Amino acid sequence: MAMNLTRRNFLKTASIAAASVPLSKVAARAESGVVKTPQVAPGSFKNTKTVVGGVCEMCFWRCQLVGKVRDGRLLKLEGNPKSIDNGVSLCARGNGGVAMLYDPDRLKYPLKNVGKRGEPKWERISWDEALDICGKKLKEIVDKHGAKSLAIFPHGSTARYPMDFFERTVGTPNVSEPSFFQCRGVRDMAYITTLEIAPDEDVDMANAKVIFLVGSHLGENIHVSHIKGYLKGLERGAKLVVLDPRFSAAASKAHIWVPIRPGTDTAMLLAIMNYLIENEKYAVDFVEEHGEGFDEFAEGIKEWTLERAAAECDVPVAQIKQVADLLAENMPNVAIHPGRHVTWYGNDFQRERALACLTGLLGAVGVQGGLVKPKGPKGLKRINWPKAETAGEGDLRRMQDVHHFHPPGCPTELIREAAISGDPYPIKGCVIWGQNMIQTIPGQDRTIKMLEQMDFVLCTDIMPTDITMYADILLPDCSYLEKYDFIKTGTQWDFSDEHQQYIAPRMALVEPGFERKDSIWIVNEIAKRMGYGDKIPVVSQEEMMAQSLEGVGLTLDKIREEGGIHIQPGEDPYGNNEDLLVYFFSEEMDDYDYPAIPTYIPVEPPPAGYMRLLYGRTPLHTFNRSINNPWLIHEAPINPVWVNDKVAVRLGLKHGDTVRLVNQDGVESRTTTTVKVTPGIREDAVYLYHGYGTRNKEMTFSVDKGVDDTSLITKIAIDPESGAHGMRNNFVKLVKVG
Ligand SMILES: Nc1nc2c(c(=O)[nH]1)N[C@H]1C(S)=C(S)[C@@H](COP(=O)(O)OP(=O)(O)OC[C@H]3O[C@@H](n4cnc5c(=O)[nH]c(N)nc54)[C@H](O)[C@@H]3O)O[C@H]1N2
Ligand SMILES: Nc1nc2c(c(=O)[nH]1)N[C@H]1C(S)=C(S)[C@@H](COP(=O)(O)OP(=O)(O)OC[C@H]3O[C@@H](n4cnc5c(=O)[nH]c(N)nc54)[C@H](O)[C@@H]3O)O[C@H]1N2
Ligand code: SF4
Ligand SMILES: [Mo]
Repeated sequence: MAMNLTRRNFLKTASIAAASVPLSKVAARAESGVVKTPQVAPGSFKNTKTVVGGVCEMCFWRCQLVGKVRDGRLLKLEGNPKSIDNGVSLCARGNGGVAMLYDPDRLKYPLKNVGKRGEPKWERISWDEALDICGKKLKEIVDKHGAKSLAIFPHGSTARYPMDFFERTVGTPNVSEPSFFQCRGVRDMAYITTLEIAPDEDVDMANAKVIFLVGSHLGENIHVSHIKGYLKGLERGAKLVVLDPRFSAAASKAHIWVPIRPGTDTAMLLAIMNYLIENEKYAVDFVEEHGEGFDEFAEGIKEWTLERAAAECDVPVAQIKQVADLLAENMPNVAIHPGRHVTWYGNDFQRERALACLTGLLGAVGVQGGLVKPKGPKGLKRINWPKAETAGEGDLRRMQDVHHFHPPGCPTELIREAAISGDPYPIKGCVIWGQNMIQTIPGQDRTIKMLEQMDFVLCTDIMPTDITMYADILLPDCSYLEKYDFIKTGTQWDFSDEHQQYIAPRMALVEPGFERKDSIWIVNEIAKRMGYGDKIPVVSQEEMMAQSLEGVGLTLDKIREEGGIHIQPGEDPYGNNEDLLVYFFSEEMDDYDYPAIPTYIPVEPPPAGYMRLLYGRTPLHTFNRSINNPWLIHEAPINPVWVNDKVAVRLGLKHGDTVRLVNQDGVESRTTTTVKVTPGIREDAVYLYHGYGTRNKEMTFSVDKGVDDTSLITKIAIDPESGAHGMRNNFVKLVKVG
């Protein structure tokens, strides 16, 4: 009963997710068994104190929170009513933060692996002993082979300070963040190359007449204020166009759903642009004023007739024309979404360039409904480790530049290859801070090989996950609810008339549990032991916050008094287009011998008997990081594999059957899942939610539940311009079990 009550409240408050994603959630629940989770019901919220200043990091959108706290224990999270971003709304995962905080499986003490990497046996040790080992081992490696023999795999706000220490002060060039090389780096670089703008997700959907989504499955992919803008746009009558081989939550709301053949989006984008140019249905004046190399571009994409694209994309000619006309009729107020997780096939820079060119062609920059660059608060001080003169030296630094348009850091594949081969030099020390490399980076065998050849692996996490099994020393970090490590800034969510900006420093809502420590303290202690004590920029997380805020004349206390968020007047996000240039033809790309106008590079079709493996977000989890969360796993316990209904008949599969997946290289999924039979996916593809199939037995609620998509991604494509990993070039068969 208590459990039910809690669940009902939990779902009720998870309003955004509940409103936009009934389909997938109902499906997940229908297929689930009952998962036993600990009782988390607080009884009531009487006599609780509201603590302000929380900043969520169940995902990287960082919504602003308040906590209901009684006797030092957090009972409930809510959106901060002062927030001009998420407001009082949180998604299901954000609400679930309470259950993350008290997950009994969480890391509590420093641990030493006295077993093997991958099959750990943990011994609890003191912080002193753990830090001494880390300092000594890392120093030995640097002394022997140089700073370049360290590889750093960070992610999230917890990892910024450690990343800066190892990259700037110790000086290794081998730093790879998944947000760049397995996520959005390609997008950022392609847009910078085309429009000189890093787009983030700053597309003004709230005020758009058309919203155009290429694979972005908003509603399953949830970032609260982003979804608010999207829903507001739809409410105000925006037409929605969705390109997706799957009937996603967004497709279910679309005016035009294009179930495009996977991997062919660039062909459709080129045909749309060619049609618009040939029929003079583009923003002629805007292009004349801002376009660079437009004639070459127009000439170069001429071959992309509607008919040719229709055949390539498996989409009717009339539908491509319908989409193109809709965009033309509503330009410039069209929201061409730049996407976020865009590392798909290893030809992704070209697709992102095509999206940026389409945005330019329609003049949809700096206008209502278009791509805008809202101006956030200025003046916060960035606390940084001092940069050593030798920082970044090493051949791998030069090799990174083989991918001339790589985002910040080093392409993961270069580090992995160098570590495994020892060429151009050995990489023997590994620091992993908030990144689950096993599930995040395709090619698990190679990741494991890389880790096995290391002399030392340090991992800092909040949970035991698949990556922590490979640590020699495993350190327990504070979670985002227990520390001060980040200042979230932004603007009014809907770019409304009242332009505002905000500054929201993350403040701990509760004291750290057990022996957990924050990353500033941990890194400083390691730095001292490696001989960099005199380089430490701040002694504590509180001092870091104070120094940052000094730049804008604020203090934590003052912001606390203001309700946890400082709000100030902002600037009009529209206009300011005078200096804008749109590089339809990129001379910079031409100089490096990349296709200088957006170019379609076909992908390999599925071999006979196989279907392409696609994957994406579930509204109820963030990758693997939330999978063990007692509340969330209860709602979404496994990731059923979506199979087209006609295919299911041919294969003799029924809804609910248990299957194993086998890929083109004969790699079998370690675990099984159930089949979701649906007309809502193309016949040539299957689909899984990412983040399941945990192998670490210490994650007691989630171990072996569902299938790990990454384990089946053994064929890897590298995007030549950016060096990022393409992951959708793998094919699977389904094998019925039992
Ligand atoms: N197959 C496949 N691979 C993918 C994707 C996919 O869809 N499919 N998506 C890609 C994308 S878009 C992204 S952004 C990446 C995400 O890649 P990751 O960021 O690696 O994914 P997470 O599962 O969030 O793992 C983060 C790790 O950080 C830990 N962690 C959480 N909070 C803290 C903290 O406060 N401190 C510390 N020290 N650790 C913490 C978690 O427990 C977890 O072990 O994955 C990419 N890889
Ligand atoms: N609930 C939740 N929300 C999240 C996250 C989370 O973990 N959980 N993670 C956040 C992060 S870091 C990111 S990067 C974003 C990622 O969110 P998105 O950028 O939306 O990326 P994916 O989840 O990879 O997108 C998967 C969609 O692409 C479709 N697709 C597959 N192949 C193709 C193709 O060839 N063409 C087209 N047009 N579509 C294709 C799939 O069917 C699926 O609907 O989500 C963010 N939001
Ligand atoms: S979108 Fe959800 S999980 Fe992400 S920060 Fe906001 S509340 Fe947290
Ligand atoms: Mo991402």
